[in-house]
Amino acid sequence: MTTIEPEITIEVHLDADSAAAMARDVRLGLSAEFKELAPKYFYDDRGSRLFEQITELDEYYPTRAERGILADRSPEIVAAAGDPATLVELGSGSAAKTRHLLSAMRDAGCLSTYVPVDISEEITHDTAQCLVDEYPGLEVHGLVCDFEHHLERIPERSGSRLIAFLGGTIGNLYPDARREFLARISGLLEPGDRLLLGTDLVKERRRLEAAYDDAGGVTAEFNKNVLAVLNRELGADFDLDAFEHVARYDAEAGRMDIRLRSLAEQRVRLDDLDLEVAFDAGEEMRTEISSKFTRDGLEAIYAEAGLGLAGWFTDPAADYALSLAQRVD
Ligand code: AVJ
Repeated sequence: MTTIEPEITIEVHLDADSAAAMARDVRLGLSAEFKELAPKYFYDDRGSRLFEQITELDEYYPTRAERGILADRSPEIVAAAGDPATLVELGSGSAAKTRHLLSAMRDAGCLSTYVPVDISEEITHDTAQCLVDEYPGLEVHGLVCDFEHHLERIPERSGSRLIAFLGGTIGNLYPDARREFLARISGLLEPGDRLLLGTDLVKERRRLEAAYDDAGGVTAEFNKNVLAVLNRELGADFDLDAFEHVARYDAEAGRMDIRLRSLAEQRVRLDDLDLEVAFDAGEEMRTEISSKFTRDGLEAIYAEAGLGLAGWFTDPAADYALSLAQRVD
């Protein structure tokens, strides 16, 4: 039977013109003296599959570490979050790790509503369907949108909320964008609400660089895939073999700096932008930053956004942290 379940509602707020936004973004990034592309363009179907493969690599510890923390400590996290009625998850995807939190909320007797926020309508639908089957009585209010821009669409509050932003994705934001993003989250939090944030932690260079430059070359393929995305979406003619993957830890900035290095002097055309771009031999173009945090650093970042640390949960090796934050007024 294919009826719409009464406990599921899904709202779609996608930008009418994401293609125009991408064109604008890429033109700007490739016209700058230091070329740069935004990491959100990695994730077409192939890129999303490659990222899934990355999460299973021996060298890439963050996903495993985060899953371990959620598997071991969700009851504690839920209690420290004040037994929230609603779990809002930014970038929910298939909600693989979320089930630990939902189960802990159910077991604590507080679970009422799950609000997945994701850019894929299909995945949000499928996830909602699976979850109402797995958690009898659960209401799912999905939002299909780019959460960097439509945070304020999150529905009205009924009971306290836990807003989860997992996976370490906040590491992709530069300090300015991060400050703005956290300030907007802070603005959504009411007394009793909490933010649950996943962050990778500072550690020795060797392990960080290995995590972003695996021996099997999956991350290199993932990185170069952004060029295939531009070829398809913008009529570009990047030769993927004419670039190599570069992943360096910038200890001063506290972040992985991920780039593509042009192996030769070359010109690339982007037909849809009517743009030609020149690369010098050895020139590097940034495709992603992935910031690494410390507890003190994160406390300072929270403070700037009017937030205070309300819980700190790491894996046994302290490679990765889930932190709880609340508004301090
Ligand atoms: C999805 C942004 C958390 O920064 O570790 C993994 C992306 N890039 N390997 C990260 C990524 C290369 C990942 N995030």
